Amino acid sequence: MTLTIHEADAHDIHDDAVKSYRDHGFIAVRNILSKEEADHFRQAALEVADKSKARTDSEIFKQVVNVWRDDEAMKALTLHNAIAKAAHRLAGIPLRLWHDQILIKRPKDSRPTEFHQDQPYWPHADGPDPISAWIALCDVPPERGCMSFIPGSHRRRDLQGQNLRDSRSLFTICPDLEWSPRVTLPLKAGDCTFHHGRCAHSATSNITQDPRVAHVVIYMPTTTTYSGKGHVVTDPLNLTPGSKLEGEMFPLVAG
Ligand SMILES: O=C(O)CCC(=O)C(=O)O
Repeated sequence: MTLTIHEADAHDIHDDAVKSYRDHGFIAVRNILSKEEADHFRQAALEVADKSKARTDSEIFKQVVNVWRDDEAMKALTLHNAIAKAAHRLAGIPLRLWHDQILIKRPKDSRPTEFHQDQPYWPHADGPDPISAWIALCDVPPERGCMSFIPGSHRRRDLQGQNLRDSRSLFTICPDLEWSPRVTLPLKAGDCTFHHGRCAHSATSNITQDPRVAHVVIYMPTTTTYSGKGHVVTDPLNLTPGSKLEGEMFPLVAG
């Protein structure tokens, strides 16, 4: 089998790149932010993560969800037009913001994020093609917590939720995927990857001297309805299962 993985330039996403994203479930888009923007947003992300009361800390990463609600600097990144435009071009459908998150892997001693699909974690019904932008706010070589993807795994709609702390979880649930090729995509600051909400992915541990700072913006199709499952974003909202995820918590971003 020949696996051709395309990359895209942020300002000119060709049809080949769109096809590659839809076939494989992920793609790297270079220079979606300038180096200056990446530096600016890295400082903002580190400050927000430092002071946030809503932060969760684990041996895998420090995570702060929905920072765009409270921080103007990070809001500018979450609602960044170039990122939303690229997501819309790749997904090909109108999109709303589902949520954002800062993910920081501590220097030297963080654990890997094990292979998992995202969508089973979410309370989404009727939203077939969510897409996440994973934006590198520092250089992310394989030694600093860089992402790997399993091409084509986004077609597996049938898998129960996987545990991103357990290196055997995905492969116990779906033994076939253990023997699929994996594609590792080191990123420079300002580059990003887009991945489909069911494309299985992982991130290495950070064994470098510097934190790995990433910001993730997750978009969902405008058709997405609430399934009733518990989730940190929807739990406080008292939504009725079956209702559309819309309104000011889930702004329309593209399309
Ligand atoms: O950055 C990481 O360690 C994992 C990111 C991830 O799982 C995601 O963006 O869905």
